Amino acid sequence: MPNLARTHATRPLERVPNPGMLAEVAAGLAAPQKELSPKYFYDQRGSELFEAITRLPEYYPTRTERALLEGWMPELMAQLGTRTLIELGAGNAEKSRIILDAMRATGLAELYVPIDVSATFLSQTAAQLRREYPGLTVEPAIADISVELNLPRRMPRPALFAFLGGTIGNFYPPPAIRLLSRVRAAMAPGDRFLMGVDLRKDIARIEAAYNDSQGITAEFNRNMLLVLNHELGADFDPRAFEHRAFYHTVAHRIELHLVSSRDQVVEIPGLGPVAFAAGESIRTEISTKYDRASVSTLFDAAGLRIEAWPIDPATPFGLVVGAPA
Ligand code: SAH
Ligand code: AVI
Repeated sequence: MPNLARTHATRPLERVPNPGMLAEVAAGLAAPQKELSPKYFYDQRGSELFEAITRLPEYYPTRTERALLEGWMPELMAQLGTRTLIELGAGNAEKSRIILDAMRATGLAELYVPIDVSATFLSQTAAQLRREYPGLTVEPAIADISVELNLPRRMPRPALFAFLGGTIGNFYPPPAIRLLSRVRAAMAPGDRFLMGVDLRKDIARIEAAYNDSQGITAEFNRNMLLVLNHELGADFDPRAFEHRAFYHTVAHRIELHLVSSRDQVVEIPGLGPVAFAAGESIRTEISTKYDRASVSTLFDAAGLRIEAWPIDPATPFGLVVGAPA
């Protein structure tokens, strides 16, 4: 696992440059429930920690989604004749290879556009894929998908827009609808949208997935404070914040918090001192769990319709194939 204690001042930025970050952080820390966007987890170390999470025994989404993709992609890609894969929040693109393999089997794979906020990690992913898929054009796009998709001007159609891992659940409903509407607006007739969604299930199982016994999720959570230190010159002491993850039964979501273990004041240049009382928390992530009706509501609002709904009922976790409504 990467080492927590390392210097930050001399490292180059590893994420998409974000001139609005200070204002966004200021607004989040001024709210009654302090809150920061989960996009701030992902510098190089955050991306590596997420990769470690996907291999944890408790973290069921990745392996369940992988099995669903293996079962469904060969037939779907043959049926759609997809020539371009655009992937939102691609990360290490491990599962994307299942889609790319199915596209390659049809002889039509031309372009892969992985989009991510984690710039260094994304360029490593792209370089690796170019080696693995000679003949495929890989055009990574660094973008904050809550703002824009930053797509190439020319994309061979039909295209498949993919948003895997259940990452849609990390967005509150209004931004989730805006994001899906942005995808819908970029779709041409014949294009499809493929989204992974974590489904409602036994609460103990969900809570275990976000409170792993090796403490990797806790390190991932605390990494956000290191990102703030590095990018804003803040002086958070990550050891003074505890990881907490619990299920919110009314909103159907797990919430990640960082809880201040003592009264403390953190200095953020340009923002000034921010006080934390002992026990006070910053909400760093929500991860919403869906059912078919709640996905339908999001899709309806974004101008999409559910075309297919393959799920693993045992876990449960689902893939949604969407088309323009
Ligand atoms: N799709 C991969 C990775 C999921 S982790 C999988 O299923 O395993 C979430 C990914 O989305 C990370 O790579 C993270 O850097 C990226 N991400 C999170 N918020 C983002 C945002 N606002 N804009 C762009 N990428 C984002
Ligand atoms: C990226 N996203 C779908 C993960 C999730 O499960 O919501 C992020 C994560 N947070 C803690 N563990 C994993």
